[in-house]
Amino acid sequence: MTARRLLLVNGPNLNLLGIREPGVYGTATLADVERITAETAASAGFGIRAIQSNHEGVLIDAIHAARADCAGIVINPGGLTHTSVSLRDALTGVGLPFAEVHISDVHARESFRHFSYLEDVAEVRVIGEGVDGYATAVRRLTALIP
Ligand code: CA2
Repeated sequence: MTARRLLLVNGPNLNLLGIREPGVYGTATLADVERITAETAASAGFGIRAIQSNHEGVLIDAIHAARADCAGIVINPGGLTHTSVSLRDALTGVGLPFAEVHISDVHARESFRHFSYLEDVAEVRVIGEGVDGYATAVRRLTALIP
């Protein structure tokens, strides 16, 4: 039977949510994001495992481990979105469907945020919905999981 669990991945600096730059990222904290994601997943019959790290290799190891017991991945890669072939390779390598989330509207910001190494391989992309975007991502991703 398919595992009824999602991996929630938040990349570098997202531990600062709600603490710094509320004008860009809002006032919700990382704990709020993890709660919103868990509640939405539960409504769809899924559990979650959540990780945030400021270290690319830690994120890649967590993505690899998800192969064993997760059915999909919800990821906000932070700045690695725009820089990391290795993160893309990890996600395509495990072969799980994944949703890419960005809290801010990256297309309305600096041009270096307009490109994503995940944009052509993500099953779901949610951009600029604030932290509610994590709930949207869970709903759209779980709808794709048999
Ligand atoms: O909008 C998003 O969710 C981003 O993925 C956030 C990344 C940024 O590099 C991407 O271009 C868009 C940055 C995450 C840093 O988060 C902070 C939160 C609060 C205060 C400072 C940074």
